[in-house]
Amino acid sequence: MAYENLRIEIENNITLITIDRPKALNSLNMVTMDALSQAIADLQANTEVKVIILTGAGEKAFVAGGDISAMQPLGPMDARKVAQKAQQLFNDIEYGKKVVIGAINGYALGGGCELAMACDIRIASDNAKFGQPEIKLGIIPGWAGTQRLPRLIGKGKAKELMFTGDMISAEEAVQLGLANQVVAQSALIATAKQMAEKIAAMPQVAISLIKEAVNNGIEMESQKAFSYEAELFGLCFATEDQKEGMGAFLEKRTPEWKDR
Ligand code: CO8
Repeated sequence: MAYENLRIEIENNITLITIDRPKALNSLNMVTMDALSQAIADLQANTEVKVIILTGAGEKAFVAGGDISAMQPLGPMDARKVAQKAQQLFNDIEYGKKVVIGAINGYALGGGCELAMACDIRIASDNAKFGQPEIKLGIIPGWAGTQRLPRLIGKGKAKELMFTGDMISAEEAVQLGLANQVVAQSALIATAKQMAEKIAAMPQVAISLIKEAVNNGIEMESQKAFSYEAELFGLCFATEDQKEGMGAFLEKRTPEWKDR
Protein backbone atom coordinates (compact mmCIF):
# COMPACT_ATOMS: atom_id res chain seq x y z
CA MET A 1 0.00 0.00 0.00
CA ALA A 2 1.24 3.51 -0.84
CA TYR A 3 1.20 6.15 1.89
CA GLU A 4 1.44 9.72 0.65
CA ASN A 5 4.68 11.49 1.64
CA LEU A 6 5.93 8.45 3.54
CA ARG A 7 8.52 5.82 2.70
CA ILE A 8 8.09 2.54 4.52
CA GLU A 9 10.68 -0.24 4.61
CA ILE A 10 10.24 -3.45 6.59
CA GLU A 11 13.26 -5.64 7.31
CA ASN A 12 13.84 -8.22 10.08
CA ASN A 13 10.75 -7.28 12.10
CA ILE A 14 11.76 -3.61 12.05
CA THR A 15 9.97 -0.91 10.08
CA LEU A 16 11.59 2.34 9.07
CA ILE A 17 9.04 5.08 8.35
CA THR A 18 10.54 8.13 6.64
CA ILE A 19 8.40 11.26 6.47
CA ASP A 20 9.30 12.42 3.00
CA ARG A 21 8.39 16.02 2.24
CA PRO A 22 11.82 17.62 2.33
CA LYS A 23 10.89 20.72 0.32
CA ALA A 24 8.70 21.81 3.26
CA LEU A 25 11.16 20.38 5.82
CA ASN A 26 8.85 17.36 6.30
CA SER A 27 6.20 19.55 7.92
CA LEU A 28 2.93 17.72 8.47
CA ASN A 29 -0.03 18.67 6.30
CA MET A 30 -3.33 16.81 6.52
CA VAL A 31 -2.49 14.33 3.75
CA THR A 32 0.74 13.38 5.48
CA MET A 33 -0.95 13.13 8.87
CA ASP A 34 -3.66 10.87 7.43
CA ALA A 35 -1.02 8.68 5.77
CA LEU A 36 0.96 8.45 9.02
CA SER A 37 -2.19 7.56 10.98
CA GLN A 38 -3.01 4.80 8.49
CA ALA A 39 0.57 3.52 8.44
CA ILE A 40 0.77 3.38 12.25
CA ALA A 41 -2.58 1.52 12.41
CA ASP A 42 -1.47 -0.95 9.72
CA LEU A 43 1.93 -1.53 11.34
CA GLN A 44 0.42 -1.99 14.80
CA ALA A 45 -1.71 -4.76 13.26
CA ASN A 46 1.15 -6.33 11.26
CA THR A 47 2.49 -9.36 13.15
CA GLU A 48 5.71 -9.23 11.10
CA VAL A 49 6.57 -5.87 12.71
CA LYS A 50 7.99 -5.60 16.22
CA VAL A 51 9.64 -2.19 16.35
CA ILE A 52 8.99 0.99 14.35
CA ILE A 53 11.61 3.67 13.65
CA LEU A 54 10.35 7.09 12.64
CA THR A 55 12.60 9.60 10.87
CA GLY A 56 12.52 12.47 8.38
CA ALA A 57 13.87 12.60 4.83
CA GLY A 58 17.09 14.49 4.15
CA GLU A 59 19.70 15.83 6.51
CA LYS A 60 17.98 19.00 7.64
CA ALA A 61 14.71 18.19 9.32
CA PHE A 62 12.93 15.46 11.23
CA VAL A 63 9.65 17.40 11.08
CA ALA A 64 9.64 21.23 11.16
CA GLY A 65 6.12 21.27 12.61
CA GLY A 66 2.60 21.36 11.33
CA ASP A 67 2.37 22.85 7.84
CA ILE A 68 1.97 26.57 8.58
CA SER A 69 0.50 27.38 5.16
CA ALA A 70 -2.22 24.74 5.65
CA MET A 71 -2.87 25.98 9.18
CA GLN A 72 -2.95 29.73 8.51
CA PRO A 73 -6.53 29.97 7.11
CA LEU A 74 -8.16 27.63 9.64
CA GLY A 75 -11.10 28.74 11.78
CA PRO A 76 -11.34 27.73 15.44
CA MET A 77 -13.44 24.60 14.91
CA ASP A 78 -11.17 23.25 12.16
CA ALA A 79 -8.06 24.10 14.18
CA ARG A 80 -9.48 22.17 17.11
CA LYS A 81 -10.26 19.23 14.82
CA VAL A 82 -6.67 19.23 13.52
CA ALA A 83 -5.36 19.27 17.10
CA GLN A 84 -7.64 16.39 18.08
CA LYS A 85 -6.61 14.38 15.03
CA ALA A 86 -2.89 14.85 15.69
CA GLN A 87 -3.35 14.06 19.37
CA GLN A 88 -5.10 10.80 18.41
CA LEU A 89 -2.24 9.87 16.08
CA PHE A 90 0.38 10.64 18.73
CA ASN A 91 -1.59 8.62 21.31
CA ASP A 92 -1.68 5.69 18.87
CA ILE A 93 2.12 5.92 18.78
CA GLU A 94 2.70 6.34 22.51
CA TYR A 95 0.04 3.93 23.76
CA GLY A 96 0.22 1.39 20.92
CA LYS A 97 1.69 -2.02 21.72
CA LYS A 98 4.79 -1.64 19.56
CA VAL A 99 7.93 0.24 20.46
CA VAL A 100 8.48 3.37 18.37
CA ILE A 101 11.96 4.89 18.19
CA GLY A 102 12.27 8.46 16.91
CA ALA A 103 15.46 8.94 14.88
CA ILE A 104 15.61 12.72 15.05
CA ASN A 105 17.71 13.75 12.07
CA GLY A 106 17.39 17.56 12.22
CA TYR A 107 14.75 20.14 13.18
CA ALA A 108 12.05 18.75 15.48
CA LEU A 109 9.95 21.87 15.98
CA GLY A 110 6.37 22.46 17.08
CA GLY A 111 4.35 19.47 15.91
CA GLY A 112 7.66 17.78 15.04
CA CYS A 113 8.86 18.01 18.63
CA GLU A 114 5.43 16.81 19.76
CA LEU A 115 5.66 13.83 17.38
CA ALA A 116 9.15 13.05 18.68
CA MET A 117 7.87 13.18 22.26
CA ALA A 118 5.15 10.64 21.45
CA CYS A 119 7.88 8.13 20.52
CA ASP A 120 9.06 5.76 23.25
CA ILE A 121 12.72 6.61 22.69
CA ARG A 122 14.43 9.49 20.89
CA ILE A 123 17.88 9.18 19.34
CA ALA A 124 19.11 12.52 17.99
CA SER A 125 21.69 13.29 15.34
CA ASP A 126 24.30 15.89 16.30
CA ASN A 127 22.61 18.56 14.13
CA ALA A 128 19.13 18.00 15.63
CA LYS A 129 17.32 20.98 17.13
CA PHE A 130 14.25 20.72 19.34
CA GLY A 131 11.77 23.46 20.16
CA GLN A 132 8.16 24.58 20.53
CA PRO A 133 8.16 27.86 18.54
CA GLU A 134 4.34 28.16 18.31
CA ILE A 135 4.43 31.32 20.46
CA LYS A 136 6.16 33.09 17.56
CA LEU A 137 3.09 32.32 15.42
CA GLY A 138 0.69 33.68 18.03
CA ILE A 139 -0.53 30.23 19.11
CA ILE A 140 0.26 27.57 21.70
CA PRO A 141 1.32 23.97 21.13
CA GLY A 142 -1.84 21.99 20.37
CA TRP A 143 -0.57 18.50 19.67
CA ALA A 144 -0.01 17.74 23.39
CA GLY A 145 3.27 19.67 23.69
CA THR A 146 2.08 21.59 26.76
CA GLN A 147 1.55 18.20 28.40
CA ARG A 148 4.29 15.88 27.15
CA LEU A 149 7.13 18.43 27.39
CA PRO A 150 6.73 19.19 31.15
CA ARG A 151 6.26 15.49 31.85
CA LEU A 152 9.59 14.81 30.14
CA ILE A 153 11.73 17.76 31.26
CA GLY A 154 9.85 19.39 34.15
CA LYS A 155 7.54 22.41 34.24
CA GLY A 156 10.11 25.21 34.56
CA LYS A 157 12.26 24.36 31.55
CA ALA A 158 9.19 23.37 29.50
CA LYS A 159 7.57 26.75 30.16
CA GLU A 160 10.82 28.55 29.30
CA LEU A 161 11.02 26.77 25.94
CA MET A 162 7.35 27.44 25.16
CA PHE A 163 7.45 31.09 26.33
CA THR A 164 10.60 31.93 24.35
CA GLY A 165 10.21 29.61 21.35
CA ASP A 166 13.97 28.97 21.64
CA MET A 167 15.49 25.92 20.04
CA ILE A 168 17.84 23.63 21.95
CA SER A 169 20.66 21.47 20.63
CA ALA A 170 20.73 17.68 20.65
CA GLU A 171 23.25 17.73 23.53
CA GLU A 172 20.99 19.95 25.62
CA ALA A 173 18.01 17.73 24.77
CA VAL A 174 19.95 14.75 26.15
CA GLN A 175 20.87 16.67 29.32
CA LEU A 176 17.20 17.57 29.83
CA GLY A 177 15.94 14.03 29.21
CA LEU A 178 14.20 15.00 25.96
CA ALA A 179 16.51 12.77 23.91
CA ASN A 180 18.08 9.48 24.98
CA GLN A 181 21.38 9.94 23.15
CA VAL A 182 23.10 11.92 20.44
CA VAL A 183 25.08 10.38 17.60
CA ALA A 184 26.71 11.59 14.39
CA GLN A 185 24.13 12.06 11.66
CA SER A 186 25.84 9.42 9.51
CA ALA A 187 25.36 6.88 12.33
CA LEU A 188 21.77 7.81 13.21
CA ILE A 189 19.76 5.17 11.37
CA ALA A 190 22.30 2.41 12.10
CA THR A 191 22.17 3.28 15.82
CA ALA A 192 18.37 3.32 15.80
CA LYS A 193 18.32 -0.02 13.96
CA GLN A 194 20.77 -1.55 16.45
CA MET A 195 18.54 -0.52 19.35
CA ALA A 196 15.45 -1.70 17.46
CA GLU A 197 17.07 -5.11 16.83
CA LYS A 198 17.89 -5.47 20.52
CA ILE A 199 14.28 -4.68 21.47
CA ALA A 200 12.83 -6.84 18.67
CA ALA A 201 14.81 -9.81 20.05
CA MET A 202 12.95 -9.51 23.39
CA PRO A 203 9.58 -11.15 24.24
CA GLN A 204 7.04 -8.75 22.78
CA VAL A 205 4.14 -9.35 25.18
CA ALA A 206 6.36 -8.28 28.07
CA ILE A 207 7.63 -5.31 26.03
CA SER A 208 4.07 -4.12 25.47
CA LEU A 209 3.27 -4.61 29.18
CA ILE A 210 6.27 -2.42 30.09
CA LYS A 211 4.84 0.28 27.80
CA GLU A 212 1.45 -0.04 29.48
CA ALA A 213 2.91 -0.01 33.00
CA VAL A 214 5.03 3.08 32.36
CA ASN A 215 2.53 5.05 30.26
CA ASN A 216 -0.52 4.43 32.43
CA GLY A 217 1.22 4.11 35.80
CA ILE A 218 2.94 7.48 35.54
CA GLU A 219 -0.49 9.17 35.39
CA MET A 220 -1.64 7.45 38.61
CA GLU A 221 -1.14 8.14 42.30
CA SER A 222 1.87 6.01 43.32
CA GLN A 223 0.14 3.35 45.45
CA LYS A 224 -2.40 2.74 42.65
CA ALA A 225 0.46 2.59 40.15
CA PHE A 226 2.29 -0.02 42.23
CA SER A 227 -0.86 -2.21 42.37
CA TYR A 228 -1.32 -1.73 38.63
CA GLU A 229 2.26 -2.89 38.05
CA ALA A 230 1.62 -5.96 40.23
CA GLU A 231 -1.42 -6.80 38.07
CA LEU A 232 0.60 -6.57 34.87
CA PHE A 233 3.47 -8.51 36.47
CA GLY A 234 0.94 -11.25 37.33
CA LEU A 235 -0.29 -11.25 33.71
CA CYS A 236 3.23 -12.13 32.52
CA PHE A 237 2.81 -15.50 34.25
CA ALA A 238 -0.01 -16.33 31.85
CA THR A 239 2.42 -16.15 28.91
CA GLU A 240 4.44 -18.92 27.29
CA ASP A 241 7.37 -16.51 27.25
CA GLN A 242 7.54 -16.40 31.06
CA LYS A 243 7.77 -20.20 31.12
CA GLU A 244 10.30 -20.20 28.31
CA GLY A 245 12.40 -17.35 29.76
CA MET A 246 12.70 -18.79 33.23
CA GLY A 247 13.02 -22.37 31.97
CA ALA A 248 15.81 -21.35 29.60
CA PHE A 249 17.65 -19.53 32.38
CA LEU A 250 17.50 -22.55 34.67
CA GLU A 251 18.49 -24.91 31.85
CA LYS A 252 21.34 -22.55 30.88
CA ARG A 253 20.17 -22.12 27.28
CA THR A 254 19.03 -19.23 25.07
CA PRO A 255 15.27 -18.66 25.22
CA GLU A 256 13.14 -18.98 22.09
CA TRP A 257 10.42 -16.39 22.40
CA LYS A 258 6.93 -17.10 21.08
CA ASP A 259 5.54 -13.60 21.69
CA ARG A 260 2.56 -15.08 23.48
N1 CO8 B 1 5.22 24.61 7.58
C1 CO8 B 1 5.25 24.85 6.26
N2 CO8 B 1 6.39 25.05 5.56
C2 CO8 B 1 7.53 25.02 6.24
C3 CO8 B 1 7.60 24.79 7.63
C4 CO8 B 1 6.35 24.56 8.30
N3 CO8 B 1 6.28 24.27 9.62
N4 CO8 B 1 8.88 24.83 8.03
C5 CO8 B 1 9.61 25.08 6.93
N5 CO8 B 1 8.82 25.21 5.84
C6 CO8 B 1 9.21 25.48 4.47
C7 CO8 B 1 9.62 26.95 4.28
O1 CO8 B 1 8.48 27.76 4.11
C8 CO8 B 1 10.49 26.85 3.06
O2 CO8 B 1 9.65 26.74 1.93
P1 CO8 B 1 10.05 27.56 0.57
O3 CO8 B 1 11.35 26.98 0.15
O4 CO8 B 1 8.92 27.21 -0.36
O5 CO8 B 1 10.13 28.99 0.96
C9 CO8 B 1 11.19 25.50 3.23
O6 CO8 B 1 10.40 24.75 4.14
C10 CO8 B 1 12.59 25.63 3.81
O7 CO8 B 1 12.50 26.37 5.01
P2 CO8 B 1 13.38 27.68 5.30
O8 CO8 B 1 13.75 28.37 4.03
O9 CO8 B 1 12.67 28.49 6.34
O10 CO8 B 1 14.68 27.00 5.92
P3 CO8 B 1 15.71 27.66 6.94
O11 CO8 B 1 16.87 26.73 6.99
O12 CO8 B 1 15.96 29.08 6.65
O13 CO8 B 1 14.95 27.61 8.37
C11 CO8 B 1 13.58 26.61 10.08
C12 CO8 B 1 14.60 26.38 8.95
C13 CO8 B 1 14.25 27.36 11.24
C14 CO8 B 1 13.12 25.23 10.57
C15 CO8 B 1 12.39 27.44 9.56
O14 CO8 B 1 11.92 26.83 8.36
C16 CO8 B 1 11.21 27.54 10.50
O15 CO8 B 1 11.27 28.32 11.45
N6 CO8 B 1 10.13 26.78 10.24
C17 CO8 B 1 8.92 26.84 11.01
C18 CO8 B 1 9.06 26.11 12.32
C19 CO8 B 1 7.81 26.23 13.14
O16 CO8 B 1 7.39 27.31 13.54
N7 CO8 B 1 7.16 25.08 13.46
C20 CO8 B 1 5.98 25.04 14.25
C21 CO8 B 1 4.79 25.10 13.36
S1 CO8 B 1 3.28 25.21 14.30
C22 CO8 B 1 2.94 23.63 14.75
O17 CO8 B 1 3.67 22.71 14.50
C23 CO8 B 1 1.67 23.41 15.51
C24 CO8 B 1 0.72 22.43 14.84
C25 CO8 B 1 0.17 23.01 13.56
C26 CO8 B 1 -1.09 22.38 12.97
C27 CO8 B 1 -1.10 22.34 11.45
C28 CO8 B 1 -2.36 21.86 10.79
C29 CO8 B 1 -2.28 21.48 9.34
